[in-house]
Amino acid sequence: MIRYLFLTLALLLSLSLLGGMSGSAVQAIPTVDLIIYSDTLAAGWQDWSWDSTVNLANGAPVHSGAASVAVTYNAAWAGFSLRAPAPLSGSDYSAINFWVYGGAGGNTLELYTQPTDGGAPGPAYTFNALEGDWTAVTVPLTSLGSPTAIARITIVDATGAVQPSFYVDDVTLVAALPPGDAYPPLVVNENATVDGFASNQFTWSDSQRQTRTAALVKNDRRDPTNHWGGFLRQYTYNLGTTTRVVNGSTNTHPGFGYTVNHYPASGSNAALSYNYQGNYSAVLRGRHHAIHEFSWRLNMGGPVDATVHWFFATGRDHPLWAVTFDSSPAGANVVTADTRAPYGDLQWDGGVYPGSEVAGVGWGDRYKFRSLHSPVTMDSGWDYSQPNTIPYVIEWTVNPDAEMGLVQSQTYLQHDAGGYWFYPNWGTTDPDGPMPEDFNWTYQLNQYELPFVTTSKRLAWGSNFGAVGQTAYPAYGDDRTLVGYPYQSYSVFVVLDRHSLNPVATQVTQIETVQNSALNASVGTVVTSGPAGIGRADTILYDPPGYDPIYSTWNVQAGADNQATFNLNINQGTLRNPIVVIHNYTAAAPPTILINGVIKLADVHYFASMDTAQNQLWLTLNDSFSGNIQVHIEGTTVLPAHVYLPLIRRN
Ligand SMILES: [Ca+2]
Ligand SMILES: [Ca+2]
Repeated sequence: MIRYLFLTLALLLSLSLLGGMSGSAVQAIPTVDLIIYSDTLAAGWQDWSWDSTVNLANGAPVHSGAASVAVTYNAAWAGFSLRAPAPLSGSDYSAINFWVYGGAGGNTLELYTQPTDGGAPGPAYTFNALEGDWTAVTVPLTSLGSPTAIARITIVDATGAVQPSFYVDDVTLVAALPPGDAYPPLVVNENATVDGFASNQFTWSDSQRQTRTAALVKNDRRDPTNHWGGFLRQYTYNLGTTTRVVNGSTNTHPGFGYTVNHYPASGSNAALSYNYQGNYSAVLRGRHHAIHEFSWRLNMGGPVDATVHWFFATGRDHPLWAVTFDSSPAGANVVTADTRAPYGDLQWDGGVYPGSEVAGVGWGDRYKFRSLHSPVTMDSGWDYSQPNTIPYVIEWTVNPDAEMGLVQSQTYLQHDAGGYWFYPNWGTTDPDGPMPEDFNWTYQLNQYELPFVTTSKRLAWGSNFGAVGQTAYPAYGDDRTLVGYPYQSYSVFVVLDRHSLNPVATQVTQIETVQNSALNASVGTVVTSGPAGIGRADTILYDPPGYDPIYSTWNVQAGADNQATFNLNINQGTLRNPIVVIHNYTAAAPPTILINGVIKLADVHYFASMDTAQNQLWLTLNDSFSGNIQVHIEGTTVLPAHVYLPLIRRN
């Protein structure tokens, strides 16, 4: 199967990186790849090997075409060396790609370049050739000391002993991309002071390679508003020529993302996490993915533990907020609480409190509710006529052009959301208003301020009472009974962007697309179940298989040799920058990645993070995908690069 795949890939390889750049986030390549060897050496290149028997027209095995290079080292420290007709400029290229087939027991090899025929070798890149299998090796020039000139490319014995014959095919120098095409790593300032708040500040590149930042206030100490932090204080994103800076609104509601639970069923009391001292921790700090945890012991008429994760990823516009309420400390049916978490108040129009008037509000449960008059007042008309599957809330201004919302990572059937008694109005409209009574909006938005001001930016999630603490509580619509004890877990995207870009509707469509996609693996296996929520030992079946709603990721278990081949079949729409988590990935370095047979470049076509503690590899695939895509993960056993100082015989 693997061999067949690679043969197929080989046919595509000569087109690789020329025709594969269809994604709107990726610019065209200005220079072309240089194929050094496919079945013969490219014009002017010479074999300058030493202590080796080299057959440049070896008939079997071949990776592509009719021939490969067979290399037999006849002495320790022997070298297979290819000499360019004239030194090449290192800045024209980004990586060296080739395929290698190991002999009995495999081969341990090192690759380096030299700037002149007899020049000092750059740092060596160590790799293993697997016995009896073609594997792809991509060596970024940054791993070779970013050579300014390349006169020779050499693969040497790294063991000090004679090795079995090995084979090399399809040696290519990959053209450099424009400097602006590489996405910088995600950065976390673990001890930032932002707008006066002690914070962990996350800086990442979104799907447009624009910088976004989020400052999460530490929750183990008093903050400047005399609360205990644990919320998003400041969020920034790019508007083209300027940056929108969004800050918390007031000292009473100083940010977004704290938990609010009303209790008991009368709703007369409320527990707010910013009134509780808690703890925070770094769950994941990868090159391109980060998860930050807040935790509290709350009191809702009984003790309830709340755990919140914020998930940030390069290539993903919107952070994801995940929660588990664990009411087992209180015991079953002691607590009767709703959840309005995440909750908060940001000046998401980029203004200074009280800011601009809110032009519209809306939400999705089984239908889409939308106000019809700007600014929104309690007298506004509304439309609740369009069916919906992915729960969300939305609020926007037109001047300035701004929007904030939340979008669940699942359908309402997979996890219910919203509450109270307005559902008899599903499918109806009331063009001349008024809006529903304030207590009866499906989610809390700005309705409790609307009798007084039209500028409130309040926004929250929602559920019926009993969602936290009760072994049985009613779904919104009162036609299903749900379980709110011992756990209540769900995840929502926190969406901030320009209203004209329809970011909430776009995120809703993305989750609809997820629901219409299917994951299959031919090497490795699809992960079909996982934790039912953060911090939970019980599991759920993933729906669709492989899709984890906690972080909105696709999950695959690697097969032998840290390899995986899987297909993501997107049956409807376009999936933007999906994130895949490879489990049981034990290689010491990120893999080579091929999408539809084309070798992809790290930090450009995908963004990888190693989680060595969990043996997980997190990957954002940086493109817009539709139809059936095939992804191949070729784990390497690369050792850390070091400076190699061999004795070299110069021809
Ligand atoms: Ca060949
Ligand atoms: Ca009316």
